[in-house]
Amino acid sequence: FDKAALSSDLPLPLYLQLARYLRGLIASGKFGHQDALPSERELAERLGVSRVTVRKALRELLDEGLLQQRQGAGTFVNRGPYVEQRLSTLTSFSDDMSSRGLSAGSLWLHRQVTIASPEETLALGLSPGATVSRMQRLRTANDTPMALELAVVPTRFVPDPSEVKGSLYDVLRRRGCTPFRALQRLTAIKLQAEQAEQLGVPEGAPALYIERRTMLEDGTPVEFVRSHYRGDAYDFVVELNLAG
Ligand code: 16G
Repeated sequence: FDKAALSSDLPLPLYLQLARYLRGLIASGKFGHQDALPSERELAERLGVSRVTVRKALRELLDEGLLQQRQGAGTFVNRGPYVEQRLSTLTSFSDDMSSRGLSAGSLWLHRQVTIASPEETLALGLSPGATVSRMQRLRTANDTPMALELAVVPTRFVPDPSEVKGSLYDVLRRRGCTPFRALQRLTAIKLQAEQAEQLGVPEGAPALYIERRTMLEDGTPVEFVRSHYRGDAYDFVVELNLAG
């Protein structure tokens, strides 16, 4: 810890300076996921500030979900994996994670065959009354929740959702229905209580709501996916070219 990182000469209150400093230590990896933070008393001593200041700074980071308190055990970093996701290539969650050396997992929340909703019927270009496999999963990387995903696929591509054990795209590729092109929309949102709890972040934490409509090479829609990506776990990166 560096005492010089905090200064009472700055216009920012000390506890916010400390919160910013701790965020930096976590972002730079000096404190990793699940690392314990020193006690309030020790932090106060090592940083030359009052315990009240430390407590207020920790409260900020607890509210952001970057720290977690465990009864009797102390305060821990809740950083999780951090992923830079390219927006310009069509990849699956499993591929994205394994290419980063992370292990992709899924917690199944819901799977069934149903009649497509009007919105899904339109998105997938189906006839009214057509059936779809509806698959809702919590996607994890090294067991940390990253995204909530609801994938809807016409039953002609996935007749039975329990066929999907690991990667949905693997199942589709094996069938010769390779996802080829997708349209995606991203919207900034605040997570509601249930979604926040599933993702292991506080209610109201920021997330990206992503809608994806994926097509086969011949343009046939193959999936319609609505996902919530943790705002603190993802950076989305895209390459831009001069127009014209
Ligand atoms: C990604 C895709 C999702 C696709 C899933 C397949 C986004 C927004 N979503 O999460 O559309 O269904 O990958 O992953 O990128 P899987 O093959 O690992 O099941």
